[in-house]
Parts: sequence; C-alpha cells; structure tokens
Amino acid sequence: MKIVRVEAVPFAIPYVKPLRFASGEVRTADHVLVRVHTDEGLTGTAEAPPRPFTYGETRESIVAVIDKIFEPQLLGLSALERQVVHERLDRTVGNPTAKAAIDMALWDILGQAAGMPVSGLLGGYTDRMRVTHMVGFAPAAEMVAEAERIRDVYGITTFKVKVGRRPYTEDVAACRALRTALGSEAELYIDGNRGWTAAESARALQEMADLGLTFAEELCPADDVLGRRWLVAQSPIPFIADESATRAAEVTRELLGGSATAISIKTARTGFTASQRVLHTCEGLGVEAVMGNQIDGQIGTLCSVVFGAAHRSTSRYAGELSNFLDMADDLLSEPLTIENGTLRIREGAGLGIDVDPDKLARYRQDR
Ligand code: MUC
Ligand code: MG
Repeated sequence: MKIVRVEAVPFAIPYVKPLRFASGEVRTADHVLVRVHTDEGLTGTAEAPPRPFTYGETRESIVAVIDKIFEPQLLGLSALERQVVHERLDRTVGNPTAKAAIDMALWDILGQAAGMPVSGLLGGYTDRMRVTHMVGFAPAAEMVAEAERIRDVYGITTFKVKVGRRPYTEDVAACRALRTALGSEAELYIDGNRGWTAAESARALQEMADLGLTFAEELCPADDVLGRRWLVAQSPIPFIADESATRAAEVTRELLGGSATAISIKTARTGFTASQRVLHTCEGLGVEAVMGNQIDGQIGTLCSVVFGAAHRSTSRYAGELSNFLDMADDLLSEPLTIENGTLRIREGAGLGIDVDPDKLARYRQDR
C-alpha cells in the first residue's frame, strides 16, 4: 500500500448565499480536492478548504505545499505508516488544512483496504449526527427568515449565530429576534470570530442572559490574554475556543490558561488523527467538544460527520454540518441530504466519497 501520488486539484464552486462573519466572508468555495493514490490502485479522498483569514492558507498555497513539500516526502511510504507521515508533515509548521486532508485521505485508504467504514475504525459510536446550521450576518429579520426556512425544510433546530459586529447591540437584537421567533425548543449559541472586545463580550453576554444560549465561541481574541481570561472566568456558559486552538498543543494552552472552557473540533484542520488527539485531550481534562465547520463542502462535511458520529462525546451535541447547503453545486456523485435535522454517514468501506468526474471537470481550476 505504498503512496505513489498525492494529487492536489484546485476547484471553485460559487455560493448561492455567501456566509458573512466578523473575520471575513466566503463567496466561493475555492477549495482543493486531495487524492492520495497507492500502488495497489486504492485512492483516498478528502477536501482542503483554505481560510486565509483564519490560517493564512490560500488555494494556491495548499496546492504548492502539497506538490512541492509534502508529496515528495511521502512517496514510497505505506499508508499504514501514518506516524512517519505525520512526522514528515510536521517538519513544516502551519498549513493545517493541507495536512488534514492528507491524513483523512489516508484513513480513507485504510478503510477501503480493510473493507470497513472509517467511522467504525475511529470509534463506531453511531451512524448520524444532529445538525447545527450557521446563521451569518444579515439584518435581524433576514437571519430569522433563514433560520425558519432551514428549520422548516431540513428539520434543523440548533443554530450557531454569528456575532461580533460593532456595536454589539445589533447582534444582541438579532439573537433576541431569533429566540423569539424560534421559541424555547431551538438550541442557540453564538460565535464572535474575535469581533468584540472582552468588555463588549461581557456586556453582550449579560444582556443575553435570558436567551438560554448553550455556548459562546471566540467572542474576543485569545491574544488579549488577560482580557479573555477575565471574560471566560465570568461567562455563565462554556466558552468555546475555535481558531485560537487549532492544534492539540493550543487546545491544552487555551484550556489550562483559562482562556476557554470548551473546544471546537474541525476535521478540516486536524484531520482524523489530530482531531482524536484534541478530543482525547478534552475528554481527559473533562471539557466538552463540539464538531465545528470550516465552511466545508460536501466532502469535508462527510469527513466531519464520520468523525463526530464515531465518538460518544462529539455526538452528544449537534454538529455544524450544513454550510454546504448554501453552495450552488458540489463534487459528490450522490449529494448529502439532511433529513429531520440529521445527517448520516455513508455505508461501505472507507469514507464513501465518490467524486463525480463531470462535476470535477467543470469546476477544476487547473486546466
Ligand atoms: C467558524 O466557526 O468560525 C468562519 C471562520 C472560520 O475560521 O470558520 C468559520 C466558522
Ligand atoms: Mg468559530
């Protein structure tokens, strides 16, 4: 099972409805399809979504680091030698989504070779997750209309509301409007993408104390070290670290430093191997984890649900698995479907990713 090729194919698919949040905006899925090929004819597949404002990666940088740095170091290794693979990838700092996609593609190969689903190899807890939908910036009435549509069409009742606008009062009003419209059965939490200061965050949390929010995520920058600790110490709800804790070491630092009390796990940046390290760190420290979304396409979303459903603690909460609904199209031959607010993993060996060659030909950007 020797690696004979690591292919990085840039593609672009527009969003019907762009997602806007405090640290940026996504209008097009400028992603990279990563395929690892072996000498036995198996191909593992995953997707790398560059988020320049979060990790500094671009579509071009992902293709370049895979073509020029990673592929030459991995050729000839067995897909079973994953510790060696990671040792070589980790010689290079950064580039999280490029590394994660290679890791997940290797797990896909292992699953196919064993004739078993990756979800079972990872933990096999369940075959589905409840879905959280992310509501981006818009006037409050539009945010409410979107949440109601998503609830009515897909049965989703958990919403992550993007906050972090300034002044914060606009966000507080939007959250209140959502709670009023959706009622007490909806689960709501907020994500500031570092948009507020610690003081604004504290005021906003006080003003929303009656809204029954489940979590608060990255309301202010973790680099505001003492301000963030001050905020987290008084937060009435668990405070999720997302972009401030993109590796197990950062997770440990943020948690032990008192700058977070819960963690967002994104397979787009930690793959399966390092996501397990993050999850086990959280479990060991007694901290909750939520499956986040890197504004993934359907391939990335399938990877997220495979990981989230495989583990008991990540399947407790709804996972952020619906951003792909806003894309004009995608690459899978058989599109993902969300029914009754739930997304299921695919049956069969590996990850169950089957790329439609016509769609790839239409959206790829390298020909
Ligand atoms: C999220 O949870 O923050 C937006 C920016 C990013 O890095 O991820 C998305 C969603
Ligand atoms: Mg976030």
